[in-house]
Amino acid sequence: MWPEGSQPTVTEAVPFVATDAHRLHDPTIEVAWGAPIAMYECVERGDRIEAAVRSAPGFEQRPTAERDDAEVDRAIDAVHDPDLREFLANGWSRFQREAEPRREVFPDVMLHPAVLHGMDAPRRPHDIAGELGWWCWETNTPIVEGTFDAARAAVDVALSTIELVVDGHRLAYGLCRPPGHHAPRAAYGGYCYFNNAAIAAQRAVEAGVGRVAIIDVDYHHGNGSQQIFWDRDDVTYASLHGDPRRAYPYFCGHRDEIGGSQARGATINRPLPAGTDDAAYAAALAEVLERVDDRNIDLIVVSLGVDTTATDPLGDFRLTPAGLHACGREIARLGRPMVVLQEGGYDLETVGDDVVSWLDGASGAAYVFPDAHSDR
Ligand code: SP5
Ligand code: ZN
Repeated sequence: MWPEGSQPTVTEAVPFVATDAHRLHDPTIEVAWGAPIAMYECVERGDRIEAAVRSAPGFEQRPTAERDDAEVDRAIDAVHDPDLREFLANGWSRFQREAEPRREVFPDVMLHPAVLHGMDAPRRPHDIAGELGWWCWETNTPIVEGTFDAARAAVDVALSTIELVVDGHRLAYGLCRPPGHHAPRAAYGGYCYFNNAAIAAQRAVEAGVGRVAIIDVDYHHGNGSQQIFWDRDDVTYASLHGDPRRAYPYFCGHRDEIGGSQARGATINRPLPAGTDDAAYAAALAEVLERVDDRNIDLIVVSLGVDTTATDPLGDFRLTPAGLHACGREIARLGRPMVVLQEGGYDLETVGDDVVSWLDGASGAAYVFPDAHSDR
């Protein structure tokens, strides 16, 4: 363990895990404000991030563990409803057969709580259209033919990355795509199907590492991770994000959400205003990290979204790549082993360099002004 407050430069190459299988999840459209628009969470994001990390000095690519599907399924079922996994495995082909042929499959009904308010518990429908509305909570998150295989491969990436750290690396990066933090126990949405970070955190707990913290620095609140660990005192969930009064996912992430009765204080939320810059972000992060440190954490899982930058099309913060570097550095200064898993970040021109800037901060490497930002 590093002495508190010091951060030795990681001299070994930082191991990172990625897989071509992410390309199987290749939606072209999402439904936003009732219209089909180009999918932000696209294959090119993953390819750009991988290319940037591969070509940056100080990283070394590791293969996924190639574990069998049954083992990945068991890890998924440790945090998700097994019926969600089953639905995602078959939903696309069922829709082709039972509804009509569609490249991207979306729900057109959803289970709004007010529909059944005060009445008997809802019952899961049999019809594919009803099932879509049972499992999906919004319309930005299509299922395509390869979604399930890609989402399961992203879980494999998360598991392989956590294993590197459990086996003794101080820092490892997993390029999970599709991302995961918007997926709660029994639903998908927010470009997320399986909650990679939650699955990794649960695996770490099961490996006996002790107390885990998920630190979520994506622009959006990780409603899925918060829901999964709401009543768990052994897994802290801490997030900085756009205030849900104006920002997706709108229904959670308020500051007074602090965890269930079994785990008061194990959920830490810092909603932030539009225009949040490097200095304001650093101040909020310092406060969050102090609270996390008080909880005697043994291992950190970072949900890394770089949709906090000035040019991101989905966020309204104004972080610079230097601010991302500082964010990685400050979290590393807690002196805990750290698993970094990819969530969002949608400016294709800068997303790769932004991830590298953040990871350089975490590894103790010097800040390098990235090429992609030079004319922006
Ligand atoms: C993992 C992650 O970052 N998920 C974020 C999902 C946000 N989806 C919201 C898409 C809304 C698009 N609205 C159009 C705004 C154009 N500026
Ligand atoms: Zn995001």
